[in-house]
Amino acid sequence: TTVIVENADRNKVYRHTPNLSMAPGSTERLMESTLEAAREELVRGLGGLLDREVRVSPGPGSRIPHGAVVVGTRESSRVVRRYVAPDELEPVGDDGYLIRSLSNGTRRFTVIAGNTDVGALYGTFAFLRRLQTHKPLTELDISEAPRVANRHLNYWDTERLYAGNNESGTGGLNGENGAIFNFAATGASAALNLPVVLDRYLVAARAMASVGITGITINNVNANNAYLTPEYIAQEAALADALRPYGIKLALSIRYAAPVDPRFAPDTLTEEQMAPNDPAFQAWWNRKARQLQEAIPDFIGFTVKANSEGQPGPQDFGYDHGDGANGMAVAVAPLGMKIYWRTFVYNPDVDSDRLKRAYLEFGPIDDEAQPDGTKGRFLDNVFLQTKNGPLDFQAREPIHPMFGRMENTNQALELQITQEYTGQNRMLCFLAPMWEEILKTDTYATDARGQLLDKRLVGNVVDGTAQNHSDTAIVGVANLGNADNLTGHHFSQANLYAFGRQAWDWTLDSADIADDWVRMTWGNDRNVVDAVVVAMMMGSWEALVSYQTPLGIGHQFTADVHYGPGPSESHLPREDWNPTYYNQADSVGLGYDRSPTGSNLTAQYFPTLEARYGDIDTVPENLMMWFHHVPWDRPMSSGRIFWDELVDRYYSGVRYVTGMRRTWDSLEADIDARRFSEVRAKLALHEADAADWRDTCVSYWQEFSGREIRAEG
Ligand code: GCW
Repeated sequence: TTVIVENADRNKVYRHTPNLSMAPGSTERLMESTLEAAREELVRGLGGLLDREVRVSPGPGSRIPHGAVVVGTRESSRVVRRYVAPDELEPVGDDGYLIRSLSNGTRRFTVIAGNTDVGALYGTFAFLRRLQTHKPLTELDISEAPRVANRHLNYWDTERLYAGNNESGTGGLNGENGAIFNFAATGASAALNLPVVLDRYLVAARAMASVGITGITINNVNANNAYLTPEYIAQEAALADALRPYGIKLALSIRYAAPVDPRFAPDTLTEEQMAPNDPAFQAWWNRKARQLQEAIPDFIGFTVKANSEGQPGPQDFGYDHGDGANGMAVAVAPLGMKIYWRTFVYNPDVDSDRLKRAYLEFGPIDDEAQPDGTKGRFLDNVFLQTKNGPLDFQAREPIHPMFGRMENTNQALELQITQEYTGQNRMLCFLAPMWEEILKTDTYATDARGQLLDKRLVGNVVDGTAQNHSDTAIVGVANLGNADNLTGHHFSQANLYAFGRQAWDWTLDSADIADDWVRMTWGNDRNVVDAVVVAMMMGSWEALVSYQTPLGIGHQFTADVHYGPGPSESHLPREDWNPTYYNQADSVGLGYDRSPTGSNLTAQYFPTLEARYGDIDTVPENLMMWFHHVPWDRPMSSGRIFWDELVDRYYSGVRYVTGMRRTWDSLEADIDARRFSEVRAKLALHEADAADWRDTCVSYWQEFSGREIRAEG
């Protein structure tokens, strides 16, 4: 096998940080260009998978060797120019690729081509994936393009890390105990701060690039202004330089009130200048964005959590979310940057039902008639970044009513890869089936005349095909950390992997994604693949839903940690943080009435869903308690009464975990000893903690139902 990447050096990346270097003892290497990264992946990948030496050739010379793999663009490569026509490449866009099996006489070879170097890199990873998952490698004629343009991670570096730090639900300080990137820390680890690059940054970059991630917001949305200081910006530039060859760009979370922070003196604003339409406000953000762009030429823009959970926002200064987002958007638009404005707001003054609050604030701004006759006040370089459901990343939620409702605004879907509420790094929970369920949910969105849209699944809303949005984004809250395997639990890697694949193509089947991941992670042995995919991963999410929050009961977690059960907790300072607010347990039944007889959240959905969810006889049972206070004796589709069904779910969920543990035990001979025992240890904790959820919840509900527990253990 010969790998040919022509003229890789002509495509050198722009490197800004002069003293960028790898940490002592590193095994990774900084890349000079995207095509060099592609070549490196092929050499490693082909060499490792085929177990034979791979030759690298700068160009084909007079003849392309038999078995060669040629990578490039029409610009970089004579071979690509010769074998791939412009009109064949055009449809795959900036990030897509073609993979072709070609021949010249008796010599056969493969060409991987993109319009851009990054497209060629993505094609390279796709080719390696085929090899690694034992898919055919001959007679290829593949043409792939992503459905969503901006495929981002958000990394909450200081927020109670849920992954990657080896311990569940703790940590949160920089560097030492969990975060993946080392910034400006003092103390022992300071010598390993950026611009020193640690192996794990590049391992993460390669992992992200292998599934097509295009950007990462590197800090917590509860943002620290330090990230906007020159000292940090220099370090961020170093990180950006290291990640750039992999097609990954940087963004920052910012604090809306940063301009009044004295640390930026003398460049600070007064409270009066904080009106978002004040030229001083816009000039301040423009200056900050310019500083960032000087250091990081391809800087994406800002992620903003405003007027949410104590974060400052435009409402503190008498303005709404539209004014605030637009004030920042105007400031950064000349630099080609974007604002990702989060919609995770739940101001209790807006409505007594937390789940209704976001749409009540954002909907009218999207609807507002504009002086030029158009509708919708948000500017074009604003994305409203909205969680999949109206509460907060619970294991199963109904879709957020805003999907389909914000037709005049660019909308980004925010999913949580890190398992904050889905077992953190202790429980094995494969999230792709949940994301598939969300992305393939029918919104029943209608047009202005009340006609159903042709394309109206959540995925169509997100990829722009439902309502003709030209800019599209999907964001995953990342589960990266400083553990050797980046995610803490070996199986949590599957979630990062699946997120990338589904962000690229939301129509994929999650079982196929699991199959690919298992082959690449644990091996191609049919026995292993079937056991891990079918008996473990594919049912793991539904099992977790069953033993934590079955039949649509919301948030039942103990305060802060968000790991164990706390159904009786009612002591938190905000009513809507308490499990009792969500379960509404009483002698009649369980669940929160959001139907027309209750809070009427259902009215925020399009008519078909409004009717379906609003009626206890038609609501899907797995969402029932999100919308109804369900009587203990209500007959369910199984023939059991609600109480018995509820209890049964808790028990069956735990039984599935026991089954996963046994399945894993049966694979001991097929899996390397270290990873086998690490996963085994996690599964033992998982089983015990799942049983704790079952027992705590069932016995608490029994205090209200007064009925017998009829279930097998
Ligand atoms: O899921 C909740 C988390 C908070 C988080 C918040 C948000 C970063 O418990 O830790 O804050 O959502 O999404 O802003």
